[in-house]
Amino acid sequence: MNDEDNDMARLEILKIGHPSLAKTSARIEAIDDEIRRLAEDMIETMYAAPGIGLSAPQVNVNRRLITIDLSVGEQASDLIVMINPEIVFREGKVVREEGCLSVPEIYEKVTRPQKVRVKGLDLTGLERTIEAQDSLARAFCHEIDHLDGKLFVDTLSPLKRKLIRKKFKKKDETVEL
Ligand code: GNR
Ligand code: NI
Repeated sequence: MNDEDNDMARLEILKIGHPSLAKTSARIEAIDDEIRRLAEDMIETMYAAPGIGLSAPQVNVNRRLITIDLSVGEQASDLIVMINPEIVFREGKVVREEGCLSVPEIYEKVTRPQKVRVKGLDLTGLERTIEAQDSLARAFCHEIDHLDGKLFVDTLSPLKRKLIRKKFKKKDETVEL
């Protein structure tokens, strides 16, 4: 194995306002080395952030791939990598504060289903169905929304959304000085 096979890389996480975060991501038709590499890099990036989930568009790849680990690397069995995830069933409503690595330091209440059933492929191409509740259901909904170009701030009132977007525009200008 050479270095390229071994070394994972931390990728830059895009922030609100970047056009890639607003695009609909394309389905993955073949699980090749590029996709496996992307998944590895997303896992490292998610753990380093640290975050409980990450979607490919957040690292500027508009493909339908998500990673989730509610334990943030503490429990190897908690890691979920899903390709082309789809919510095929949802039930109930729960309101909780939600954050996003692409909208740093903003936490707002978002309504999500209490339970979801998600279908997709794992990294070996096997079809998987996962029943998720509460925090895990929320994480799936949050990540799948990213694949559809949606951020959690898009569920807020137009005024709140406007204020948040304005705040990040200002931040960008400060960085450029
Ligand atoms: O790390 C994250 N925490 C979080 C908390 C509540 C609801 C959703 C999330 S997902 C977020 C990581 C992220 O931005 N994934 O896209
Ligand atoms: Ni997010």
